[in-house]
Amino acid sequence: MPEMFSPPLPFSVIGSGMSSPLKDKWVLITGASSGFGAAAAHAFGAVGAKLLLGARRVDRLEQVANAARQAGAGEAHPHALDVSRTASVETFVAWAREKTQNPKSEIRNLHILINNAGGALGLDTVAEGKDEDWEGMFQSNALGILRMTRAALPLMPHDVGASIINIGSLAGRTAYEGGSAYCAAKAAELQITRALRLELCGTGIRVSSVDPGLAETEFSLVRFKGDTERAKKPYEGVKPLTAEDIAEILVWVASRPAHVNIDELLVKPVDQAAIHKVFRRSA
Ligand code: NDP
Ligand code: 8X3
Repeated sequence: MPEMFSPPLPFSVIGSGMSSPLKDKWVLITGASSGFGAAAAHAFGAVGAKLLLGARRVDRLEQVANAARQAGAGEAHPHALDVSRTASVETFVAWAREKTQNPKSEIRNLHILINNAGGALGLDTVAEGKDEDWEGMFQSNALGILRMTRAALPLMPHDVGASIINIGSLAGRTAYEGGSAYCAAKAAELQITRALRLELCGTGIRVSSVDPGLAETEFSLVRFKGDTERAKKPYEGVKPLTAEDIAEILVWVASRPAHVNIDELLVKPVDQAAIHKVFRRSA
């Protein structure tokens, strides 16, 4: 008698919290105080995961943790984190170790690491660029991933479907004017992800890059340093991606069967056919 074919669960079932492989698994999310990270906290909470949330704005993190608990998170804990500082990363990961590990056991319990913290600073040409913006972008988007991953890897179990998911960008694949340092930092993210996947081959730890195009979060407000009028411009007449779109993808990537690695996932709004080809409806 042939073995019965059992179709995979559709995402709606996985996302219901009833039978998610992520239930009671520890998920560490950097940059969880807004945008993709905050939405991811909610989405992983909704499938019953346990959350460790880091960012610099702890007041915002506390609100995100409360909302995630209400959504169904088994636990949700906020802690200050600046991924651009090695000491901060090490303090954060020591705290994460205490939360996830029984002191009497060496069992590694951190199943998912989402390196999401980052963003753009300014839209200056190279000729006009500022050192502090360039340094800030490389610190958070590229070096932050290296630091967090180095520190968190000893907490991650082998051969049970643990995942490291890095947030890249369409900008890491295609350059645009004024984006030199941001595009370069996100291109670094992609190469860090690829090198890490080679290094971890044989451990069973999956390594993915999720690379969104235009998405409406606080990204643009941060890029334009609080200038709300300028921050609105990229989204005018367009239907951009939302933070929830990305959060749903992150849960999907993390909940594939343990032998499946989603290497690179590029996602754009339908209105953005390419970095420079954006359809805008007139008002
Ligand atoms: P938001 O500005 O809404 O979120 C950025 C998050 O990163 C915040 O929680 C912020 O928290 C955190 N963060 C920034 N710097 C640091 C740091 N040094 N240490 C710790 N946390 C930090 O933007 P998004 O949600 O859009 O951005 C999330 C990621 O997605 C970024 O890596 C961004 O580059 C990327 N991305 C965004 C796209 C978009 O169009 N929105 C498209 C493609 C990729 P806090 O300030 O409290 O520290
Ligand atoms: C953000 C996407 O195109 O604004 O990473 O740089 S873009």
